[in-house]
Amino acid sequence: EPNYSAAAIEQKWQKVWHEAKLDQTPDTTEKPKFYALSMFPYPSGSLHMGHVRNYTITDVIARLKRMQGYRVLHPMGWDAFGLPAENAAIDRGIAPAKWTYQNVAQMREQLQQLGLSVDWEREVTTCSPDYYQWTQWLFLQFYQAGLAYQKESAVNWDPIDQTVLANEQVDNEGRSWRSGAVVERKLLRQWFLKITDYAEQLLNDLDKLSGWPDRVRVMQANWIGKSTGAYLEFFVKGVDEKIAVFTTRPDTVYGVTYVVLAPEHPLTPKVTTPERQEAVEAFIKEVAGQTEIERTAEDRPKRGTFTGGVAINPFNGAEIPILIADYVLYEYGTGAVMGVPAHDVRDFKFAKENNLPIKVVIVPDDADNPDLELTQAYTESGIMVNSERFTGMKSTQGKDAIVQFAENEGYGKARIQYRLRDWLISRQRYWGCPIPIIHCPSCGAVAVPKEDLPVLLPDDVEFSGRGPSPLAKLDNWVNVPCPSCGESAKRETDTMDTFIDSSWYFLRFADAKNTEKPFDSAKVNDWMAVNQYVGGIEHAILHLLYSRFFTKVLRDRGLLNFDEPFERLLTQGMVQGMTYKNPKTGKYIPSSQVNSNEPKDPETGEPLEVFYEKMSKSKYNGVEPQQVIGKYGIDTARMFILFKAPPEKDLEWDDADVEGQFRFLNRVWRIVAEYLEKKPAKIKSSETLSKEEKDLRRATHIAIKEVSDDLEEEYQFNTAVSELMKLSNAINEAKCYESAVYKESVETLLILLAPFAPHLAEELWHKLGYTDSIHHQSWPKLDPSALEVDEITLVIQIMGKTRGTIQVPSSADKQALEEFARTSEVAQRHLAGKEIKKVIVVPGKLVNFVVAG
Ligand code: ANZ
Ligand code: ZN
Repeated sequence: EPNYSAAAIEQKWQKVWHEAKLDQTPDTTEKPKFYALSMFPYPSGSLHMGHVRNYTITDVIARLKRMQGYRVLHPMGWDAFGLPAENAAIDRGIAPAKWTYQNVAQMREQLQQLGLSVDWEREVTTCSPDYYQWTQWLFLQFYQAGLAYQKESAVNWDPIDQTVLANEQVDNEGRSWRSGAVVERKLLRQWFLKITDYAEQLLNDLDKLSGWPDRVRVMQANWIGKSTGAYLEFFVKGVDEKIAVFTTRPDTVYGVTYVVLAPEHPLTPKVTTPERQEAVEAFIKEVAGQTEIERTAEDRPKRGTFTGGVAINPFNGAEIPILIADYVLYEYGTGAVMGVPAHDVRDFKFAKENNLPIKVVIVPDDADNPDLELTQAYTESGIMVNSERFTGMKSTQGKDAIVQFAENEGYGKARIQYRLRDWLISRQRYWGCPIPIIHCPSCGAVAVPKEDLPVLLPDDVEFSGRGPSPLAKLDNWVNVPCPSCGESAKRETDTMDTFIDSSWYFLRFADAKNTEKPFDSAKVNDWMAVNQYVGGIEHAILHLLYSRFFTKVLRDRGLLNFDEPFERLLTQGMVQGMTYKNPKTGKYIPSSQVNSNEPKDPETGEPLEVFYEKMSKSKYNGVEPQQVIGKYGIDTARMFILFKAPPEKDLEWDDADVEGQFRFLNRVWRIVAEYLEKKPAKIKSSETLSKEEKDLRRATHIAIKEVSDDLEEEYQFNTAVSELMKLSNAINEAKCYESAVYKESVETLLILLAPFAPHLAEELWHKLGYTDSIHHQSWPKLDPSALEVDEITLVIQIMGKTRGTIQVPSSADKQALEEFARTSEVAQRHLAGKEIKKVIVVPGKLVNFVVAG
């Protein structure tokens, strides 16, 4: 038999499978369904190891489920709109569509080399008009439901290139990636989706997602950020305005010593006195350049300035200063805060820095003599003091009492506040899905009629990276008659955030070829929810939240009958490579330039730091999938990836372990080759099995049990692979080639291996003489009786020292065990002429003789 040659058999079987349409989604609805999905890739042009890991995990699950009798949907597609294509156009003059489709072709080929059991006939590409016409159609569903609206909102503005920048195009110092100009914030009219309408459902339904990692659910809950509190209104002295604040601590209202507005707050100019005007304006300008992250960073000093205005606390008439400060965000709550330095950490710092008074109104329950000179904020609950009629009340009850009181007096009300904001979907970009709206001077924003969809992206576009969006410059595209009144009107030139494209692609897979509508509801209801979704933790919040939001809206529109799209979620760990770094210069050194026994900087000779880190081009620590596949084959790469770490943990790339899995697959190859050599013409199956047969049969069924268990709830591929290795060892040791048991063991090994190393398993299966695919076989069934042990190994000890072992019936009781031990040859030899003082029997394990002298 020739040796294992991965390259030859992998290509061969991929072709055969493709021609036999082995991976096609079955039409039947008789079997139970299983939908296995990897987060679809962005077509960057080349596949990296993280992709290989992601798709391998999903593929093993898909293959396993097919063998377990499910009809499986396992599709693949492309998240193909987005900035990089437009950058390629600006930098290299390639049309975004051309660049994208080239990359798709290249990556599809690379993916197909992985031998994934993907139904390519359902491939979707989000930048293709047959997909994005339905993205537009769905947008209009939102629009008709009142869930899509326009509002002024701040964007990153490059004053040199006169263009809007995406967040990714602004560096850490707030400069434009192209022009280097300091980026400004500019208000533009933009489109939003009203995700806040669904905040409560999105939060509550997290409870249904027991198949999601807790950490992801917590991240989503924090992102939605529900706070229970109140709006309270402060009067402004001498001005006929009220300042509403949002607070989660109404019980501290007697401790308010100042009020802070967000600098952008519309009341800022109204409360500012003439003397403070210049300072206030200067401060507003300064803050305008800061990002929200900068503004809210914990460790940063909170900065602010007095407006000269005075607020009046409606509870006690106290007159307090009004300030503006960077840490108060305009978009959250009411954009204004009551400052309670005694009981809030940020306010305490701010008060200290700005010499504002600190007034204690809550003291600990157990303090006889509470400290009213705080050295830090007291943020716990306690007893209310200095709070007029509320003094002496528990602060937890005071919360409600204060809100109730304010409500009766007409200056406050209870309020639930979410951190979640509406989803800004407008992008002033070309390479995205056009928003299907026409702006008419008389009719306003008019939906493009369904029969006019898709609004196609024009391709006679010029890319310079300067000026307004390329679409806005195309007069003949922009100027159209109003669909409603026929007057001349203008197309919306914003395109949609690409997260919209990916918020419904998993629905399209259920009915990918539909030309009449985005999908047939019955088909989607049949296939959804995705039973197992696999992807990176970087999508823990946005993509998953938006997809959940879409699902709920479409359910409310009557298009779906379920409310959560992803039943189980697996967030796979990163693939890390060995990284070399010069700690002095901070430079990363490619491993090819390093002697791994003594890693030194090739230029300076300085010793290098060596550690594992996520593979990336900039750190020169990547391993190319092509390289590994070329050397060992994809089956070895898959086996290594699955064996090296549990799927949700980070994986450290290690060539020696890759080699180890290659050797294992070679061993399986040899087992089959040897079996075919030795196999007699007639296989013997007898009623009573020899000890050797029994042992082998037990090993086989242990493997069935363990591998099945490992793959059942948790997808512990790594331990499953270990079990396969154990079974191969057991087969290697057995010599009963003529027995039916041997045949069962070899075949079981191949079938269990099939989801992991699909090509090798298929090849060997055919070598055994089968003509049907191994991937059509049923998952082996456990025979519990095969696990029964009828003999066990008993250890014989003298004075606690092991002297030998004997085989005894597993049914032997304590007394029988002692008898077997006493009469054994080992014991006889060691006990000759000695007086036994005591015998200790540990059933199932050992017998220990304690002797005199
Ligand atoms: C007075 C107070 C006293 C507060 C106290 C806290 C403790 P979460 O839980 O995140 O909702 N706040 C309200 N709006 C804000 C804004 N736009 N920018 C910055 N801070 C804002 O936080 C709610 C608390 O954050 C509110 O309760 C308010 O400060 C502040 F002992 O009001 B609190
Ligand atoms: Zn009109």
